[in-house]
Amino acid sequence: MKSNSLIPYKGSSLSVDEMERHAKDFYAFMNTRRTVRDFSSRDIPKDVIRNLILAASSAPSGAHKQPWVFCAISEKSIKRKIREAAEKEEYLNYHGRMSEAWLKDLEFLGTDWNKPFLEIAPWLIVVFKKPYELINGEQRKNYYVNESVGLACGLLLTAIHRAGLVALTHTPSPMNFLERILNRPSNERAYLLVPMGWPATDAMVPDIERKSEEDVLFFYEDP
Ligand code: IYR
Repeated sequence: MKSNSLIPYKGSSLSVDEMERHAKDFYAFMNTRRTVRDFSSRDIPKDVIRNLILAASSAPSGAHKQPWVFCAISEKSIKRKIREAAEKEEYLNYHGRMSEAWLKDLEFLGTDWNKPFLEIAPWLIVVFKKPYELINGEQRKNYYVNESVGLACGLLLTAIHRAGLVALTHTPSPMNFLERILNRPSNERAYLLVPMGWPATDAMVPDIERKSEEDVLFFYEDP
């Protein structure tokens, strides 16, 4: 990888009409994304998983360091190990490590320490961040690592949604057990665990709404 030379940008350009339609349609499409906890165990072709992850890996990153790796797991014995380890941590979270206020804030989700989806979902995607690269045993620092990996995760969720599939951004904490179970090198830290797949036929989601435009969007324009 290099680049001290610049090449012409090759993007598609749309008419203003098309632009307006795309922006509106894409918002409408993205607004149908829901976090789903009830998965079908129905399989998904490996090639689909590859392309979803390659789309995620197209994210921008600090100094183009691309400080991420994605582990895609369908092996049942590994999923079981991950479930056991996650439930051990979550049990402690729900029984003392999380504050009363936090537990109250989660009530509407109906979550608890049980994580059956970690074995039911056909694929678990574990995203790791790399605070530094290990090059011939030397540490080379990466930049804006959390921002970069967060962006890649956003693209991953978008790609999953575009493929008609569903995902859960699961946050077992602490989640260093993933580094051990997946035998990752010493410069990788687990960042996000994303069970994904088809929704169960009877999948339910919380009855909640998104914030309004007035709450999230502020324009600063010349008159
Ligand atoms: N990590 C716990 C608790 C939890 C935290 C948040 I923030 C959520 O949005 C949902 C759950 C768990 O996964 O159960």
